[in-house]
Amino acid sequence: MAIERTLSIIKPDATKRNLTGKINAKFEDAGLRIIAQKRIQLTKDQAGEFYAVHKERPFYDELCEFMASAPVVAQVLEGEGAIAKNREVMGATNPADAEAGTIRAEFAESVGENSVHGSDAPDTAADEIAYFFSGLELVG
Ligand code: DAT
Ligand code: MG
Repeated sequence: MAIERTLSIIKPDATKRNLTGKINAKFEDAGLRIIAQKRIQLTKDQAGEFYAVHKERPFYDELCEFMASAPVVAQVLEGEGAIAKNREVMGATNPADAEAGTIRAEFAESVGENSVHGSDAPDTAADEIAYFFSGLELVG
């Protein structure tokens, strides 16, 4: 398995509840290295651009409103098989289906307000990292 990089976002429900440190500990305990990180306030339009792949879904508007409702922490995680490993640490999209010990099982409030985003494949990871960070900001 190769060393990969993936884009992670700690979402508004989690930043509002001061959970950034607890979530980062889950990543680091799983062997993922945080090689870039910044706290930002997205506009609804920026959230919509980031989640454009979901624009036909019934929850799109609600998702964009939510992502712009408070600051998020965008970060790049690096490690062996980082994309799949991050998805494993996050748990299933719906916290009701997430395995015990995962971030979403422990912290997510609902399927919509589920504490974290993680890229799902190498091509989306590259695009999503570039959406938030310049190459100079990635310090591996
Ligand atoms: P994931 O975030 O696990 O990659 P996804 O890409 O299918 O899941 O969806 C993106 C986000 O959209 C998800 O984290 C929360 C929201 N979402 C997905 N399904 C939803 C639903 N049925 N109702 C409300 N929000 C939903
Ligand atoms: Mg997704």
